[in-house]
Amino acid sequence: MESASGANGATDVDAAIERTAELPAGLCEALHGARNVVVLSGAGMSAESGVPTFREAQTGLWARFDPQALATPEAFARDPALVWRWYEWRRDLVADAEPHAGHRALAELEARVERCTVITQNVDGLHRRAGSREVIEFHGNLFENRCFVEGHVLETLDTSRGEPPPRCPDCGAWARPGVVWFGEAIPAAALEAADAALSDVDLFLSVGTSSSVYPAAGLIEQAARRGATLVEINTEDSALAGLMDFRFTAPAGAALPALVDALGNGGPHP
Ligand code: BV8
Repeated sequence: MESASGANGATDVDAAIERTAELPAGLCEALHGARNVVVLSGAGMSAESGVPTFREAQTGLWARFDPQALATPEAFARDPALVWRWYEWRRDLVADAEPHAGHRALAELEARVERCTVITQNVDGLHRRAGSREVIEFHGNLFENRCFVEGHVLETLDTSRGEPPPRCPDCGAWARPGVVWFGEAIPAAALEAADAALSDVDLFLSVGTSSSVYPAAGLIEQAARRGATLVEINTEDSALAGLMDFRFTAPAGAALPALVDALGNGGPHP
């Protein structure tokens, strides 16, 4: 079945997804010629692992809270116990999650191309658990804690005062989750690593993100400016779908294995 070309000129490949041999020739060429692949993943990447996307996560007692309002330094300063409890609830959600076939396909891709860097907006650690090693956690990690005043990573927490949040054992300030809140700068190391990965990117996969949060979404625009082939994998059009050369309207857990299968069983490129 020929794949139809999308309204914005991108080629829709979901029709061919069951038969990877029938992926559009242009996409197969880009895959086989890729020397430096960069992947940007969003919350949709973890959806099939049972981790609700950031906006869906608000169920039960958290349904009445706006996640974008909770994920801010102001919210934490105003009610640290509430925000800490929200993150404890999300940690429990993620602790039971397992990486899915899409995460594993990206780890496999890393073994088959010269360079493959995953830049993730997710804070759940699932890419590393699936075996990806070149992972940039652009928005931090849910399971890391930092001192709210000094900012350094805390390996241990002082829980002697009972009421959450626990305290920094060094200075007694509140401990906070090691994630990047709205209004906070992306850590310089993550920005530099992302810029280095994008410096000579030739294939860019945007997976499971609405492309609505910056500066992460700006990485897609940067890859486009660098002349990379852009592929979007999403169950719906993202805000930057118009930049894509190819779009899989499909879940990440199906599309990513199909893409990696299309590389054939050859080993890493010579
Ligand atoms: C910054 C960690 C400046 C926390 C997150 C006013 C004041 C300050 C800043 C701003 C402002 N207005 C705008 C901004 C910029 C702001 C921003 O972009 N706001 C948006 C809302 C407009 N950005 C920031 O604040 C950033 N910092 O600008 O700092 C600065 C500079 C210098 C010095 C000081 C300050 C920081 C942004 C980081 C925020 N932290 N996460 C936590 O997790 O608690 S962002 C968080 O929301 C997630 O990490 C994710 O990135 C984002 C969106 O979450 P979701 O909607 O769940 O996921 P996503 O958007 O990825 O959508 C899901 C997609 O998956 C959908 O498209 C869906 O169709 C698809 N899907 C679903 N299932 C599947 C699927 N796809 C494939 N397969 C499936 N199965």
